[in-house]
Amino acid sequence: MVNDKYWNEKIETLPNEEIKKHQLQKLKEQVKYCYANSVFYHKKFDSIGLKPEDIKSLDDLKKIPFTVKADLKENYPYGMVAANPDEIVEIHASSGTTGDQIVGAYTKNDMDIWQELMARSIYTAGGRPQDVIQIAYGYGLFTGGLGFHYGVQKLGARVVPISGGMTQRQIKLMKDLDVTILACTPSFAVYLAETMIQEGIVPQKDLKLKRGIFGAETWSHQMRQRIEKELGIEAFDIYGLTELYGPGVSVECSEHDGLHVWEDHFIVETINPDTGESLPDGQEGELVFTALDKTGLPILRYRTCDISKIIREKCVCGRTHARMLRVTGRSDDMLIVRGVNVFPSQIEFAIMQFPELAAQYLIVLDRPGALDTFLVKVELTEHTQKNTQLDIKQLKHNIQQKIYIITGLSADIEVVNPNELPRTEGKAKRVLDLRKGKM
Ligand code: DLL
Repeated sequence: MVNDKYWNEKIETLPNEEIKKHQLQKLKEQVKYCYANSVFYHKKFDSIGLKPEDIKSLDDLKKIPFTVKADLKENYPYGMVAANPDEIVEIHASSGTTGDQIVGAYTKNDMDIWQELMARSIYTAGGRPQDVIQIAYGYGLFTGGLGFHYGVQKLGARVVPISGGMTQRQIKLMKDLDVTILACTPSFAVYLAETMIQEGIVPQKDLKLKRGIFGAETWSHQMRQRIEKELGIEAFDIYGLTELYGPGVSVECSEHDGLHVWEDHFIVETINPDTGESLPDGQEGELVFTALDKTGLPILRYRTCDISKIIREKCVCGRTHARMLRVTGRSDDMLIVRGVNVFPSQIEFAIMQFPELAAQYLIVLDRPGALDTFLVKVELTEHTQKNTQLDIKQLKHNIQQKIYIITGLSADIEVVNPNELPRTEGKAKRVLDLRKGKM
């Protein structure tokens, strides 16, 4: 560690030209590695007559065809592995947001890189060796629990590896063990905060919690404000996916002005999700990543379906790596309701404007006849429920108006009692689409 601001100052503040030079050298090596060792990439390159030597500049990256989730599904479980089978030391898997299983296969070298990326990410979010870090991401095949675990160990902080669920116990341990950092999905953080309120725990007074490192699902700015207020902490966004090790691809620093993408290990691009055409920095589109030194299951130009934009100005914190703005949704979670495109994040944005409501919501779509029905279920907070003056009819009307302004659609609103909507300990489920098969 060079100083108290960075995990690795030399790398994190590398001038842009130097980063590019480093990326190009690694890209050339990685392309050669893929062509020589991956049956999948060898075939892909041959099918368009591309040779590793054709990659001479970073711009030449565009010559490489995209890799998509369907490739991983079709080649499940080991079809895209490039290393020798006995070099694979760990397997993770994700059922993804869209169903079928995909696996990540890691060599010892991959594990070392991932651990380094996670230690760097936790450090960037303010984690220090003196911290006590409670990991409430699920352990096991999901990369959240163990990814954080490896990072905390490398950082030298104290790890509380509780995994997901066990809400009451989470809170007790946070209190008993003087936990200073909570790592979990944002929706689980909201659930923990709600449970604390019900149990009369005042985090600001009863806990030592200072920070939270949240990711694995989209969450709005309003949801962040709510978590920060209710838990009395500073919240940091962390991003990653199984296809690229897991968490630790990018993370926020204390400026909270985008997530630093670790460009010494990844090249990030944005494309138009409909046409696949490259977009300039600053324009919103689908993120595409190339992992520069992954050997177990190498991946080039991976289409994530995640929608964001890239900015490249140096951050006030001094880091020079590109930043991605918070993910606003997935190109594949866009809902088409009565012909109008709607993202769950837009509904979340609307709901978070109402302090009367809890952060939980559920969008229910159906098609009983020719037309889609669009129901948004929202939940009162405990506090609001006790308010005898509350005019539910007016509240429903106001929510409906807000959703209409944002989406152009008129939704039915159902207001339910506190804790009625299902909670998950992992990634939140926000949509129940009953139209399938009725299209
Ligand atoms: O969710 C890895 C992870 C674990 C990231 C813990 C952060 C914290 P997968 O299960 O493969 O991996 O899911 C990857 O989750 O393509 C995004 O759609 C979504 N996602 C991950 N982080 C964020 C985030 C892990 N910070 C998929 N904001 C990705 C929004 C996120 N979406």
